[in-house]
Amino acid sequence: MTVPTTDAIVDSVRQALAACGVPQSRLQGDFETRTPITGATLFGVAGDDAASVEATIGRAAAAFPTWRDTPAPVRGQLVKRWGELLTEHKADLAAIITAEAGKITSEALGEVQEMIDICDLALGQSRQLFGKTMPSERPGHRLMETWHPLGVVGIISAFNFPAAVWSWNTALALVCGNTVVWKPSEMTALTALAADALLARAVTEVGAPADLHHVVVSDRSGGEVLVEDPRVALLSATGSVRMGREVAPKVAARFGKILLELGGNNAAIVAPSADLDLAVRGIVFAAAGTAGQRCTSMRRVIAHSSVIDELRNRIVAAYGTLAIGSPTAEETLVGPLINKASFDKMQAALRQAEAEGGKVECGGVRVLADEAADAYYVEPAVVTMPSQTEIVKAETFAPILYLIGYDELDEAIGLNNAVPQGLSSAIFTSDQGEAERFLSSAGSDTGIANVNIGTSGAEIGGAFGGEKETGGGRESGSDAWQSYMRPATNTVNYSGELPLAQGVEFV
Ligand code: UN1
Repeated sequence: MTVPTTDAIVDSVRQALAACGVPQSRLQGDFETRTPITGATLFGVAGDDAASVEATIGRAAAAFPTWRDTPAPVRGQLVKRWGELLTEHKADLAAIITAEAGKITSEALGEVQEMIDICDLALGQSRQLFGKTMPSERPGHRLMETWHPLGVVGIISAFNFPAAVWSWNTALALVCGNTVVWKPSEMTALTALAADALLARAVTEVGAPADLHHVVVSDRSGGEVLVEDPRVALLSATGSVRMGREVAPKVAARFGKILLELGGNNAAIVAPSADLDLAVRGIVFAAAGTAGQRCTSMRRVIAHSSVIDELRNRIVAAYGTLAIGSPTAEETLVGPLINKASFDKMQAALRQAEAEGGKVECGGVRVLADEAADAYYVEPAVVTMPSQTEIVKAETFAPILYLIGYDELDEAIGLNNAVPQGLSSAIFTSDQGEAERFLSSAGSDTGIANVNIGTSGAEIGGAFGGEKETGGGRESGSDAWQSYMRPATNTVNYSGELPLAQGVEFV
């Protein structure tokens, strides 16, 4: 397989950026962008510093009252137009995602589709910011709640979903009446500029306040400003547990709201009655797809002792057929790791797994090093482990799948839950009782729990997020919009009397 030249990637990215409407003035500067396809620098863009991030927050804060006072269904027209522009420029944005995050074309298009989907959801949501009305205990009184916008929402996002995760937050934050400042991963600044330019076009076309959305391009110092600034009412941060541990106490110290979407260490249980054809397909997509760089990627398979050998053989055979290489090539299923640090962590994890008694069944080796010396393509690995050792409990953001055996379902559920992370999980079974136990309160402890489907690739209609070290936040569908608003409880007295609650007597 051949890897395209960096010049070819630069050309296609420049074209796609222009098509999305990124102003030429942003495409020169000291902030370097890079592609994991060849590992080379693409070009510099204009970056932000702490002072410019602060000024940007100020502009977003100044735009808030106008947007807050715009009726929610009118705000919905903005995400409607944004969704149309995303549909029109789906291929352009996907090309930039492929170049910068290394995703294969199908997955990059899928990421943009997720953005279009959340715009649809947010448009409907703009007419459904429901508050409850409840019976008052007092005659002639009405008791109800209303939901209000928060102010400026700060978004910190990761390289692996460089646009979709931002759009989940932004589409909802905007229809809920907030303004937004976005600090994307420094590895995916171009995707962010393109995505922001499309939103900016929608803003202009519908006549919304120009300052209601901003992207800041910077290293972590830009994120630190968002974390510390009291004008940022809600900080929504996606990334590592380490990042979450740093950010959460700082936002809490200023009583800001926080929404965290941190690491995952997602498992599938494969029961004796599982349809193994389906299980293997589900496992291979979730574990090797996106080169194992989704927070929902499958990292553990907990297989019943009666099926583990056959399952292992079938997964290893399927891994042997996966085309690894440039994500721009049509046949490729596994693109590059994001960078060398990621490759080094994968190697260290494999060596630790071996030291803990594991056997590497396949993969783990670097490929295409001659064609692309600065890029890191790797064969996805399958490792049989004697038990759930320390390395299995850690999230390594790379395609390593650990295989562990079990005999009783309770033991399997125990293993599923015995890791610090709590994002996603799955069971493959044809036994309805087993499936229901897995989904019950006594079953999986993750925020997403599936039956006969892998751990990744969630639809936007459900709430997305997880428990424990994953951070507890919920984004995207269901009631996640409530995180972007503040509820107020209102008691209205139309009785002409003044009865006190709880029967209290006073004057
Ligand atoms: C992430 O990896 O941060 O469920 C998000 C999925 C995608 C989103 C992943 N819809 O795999």
